[in-house]
Amino acid sequence: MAIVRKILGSLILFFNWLFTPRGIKRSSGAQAAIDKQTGSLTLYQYQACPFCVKVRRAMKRQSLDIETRDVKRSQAAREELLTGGGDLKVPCLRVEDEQGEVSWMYESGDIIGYLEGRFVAG
Ligand SMILES: N[C@@H](CCC(=O)N[C@@H](CS)C(=O)NCC(=O)O)C(=O)O
Repeated sequence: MAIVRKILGSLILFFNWLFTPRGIKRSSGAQAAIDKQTGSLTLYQYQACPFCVKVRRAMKRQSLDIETRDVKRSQAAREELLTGGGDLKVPCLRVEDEQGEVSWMYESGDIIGYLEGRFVAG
């Protein structure tokens, strides 16, 4: 079973690499304003998780520079996710607002909806 997961994971990463979306281009001022906002977001994830790939592709399409923390490679990241979010499930987006309030968002569809609602110009 581990070998099947490994092969599937490699295929996901290969096709993700092959069909990497282009990021949108913004003026440097607009991108800097977005970068400032995305500085308070962190995506807990791991490389070959298909739901994480889906979120990372949405980030790439929108040129969102969001820090990622790999819960498979980092024990500290795993503990942060479990303590903060309450569930060792990925992807999970940690959102810190201007008042320093932190919330944890699970579900790839909800995360993508949140990012598109917040950052895609209407
Ligand atoms: N419906 C979720 C599925 C997420 C999911 O199943 N993630 C897997 C990794 S690919 C996971 O974290 N599994 C651990 C668990 O469910 O406890 C989404 O779209 O984000």
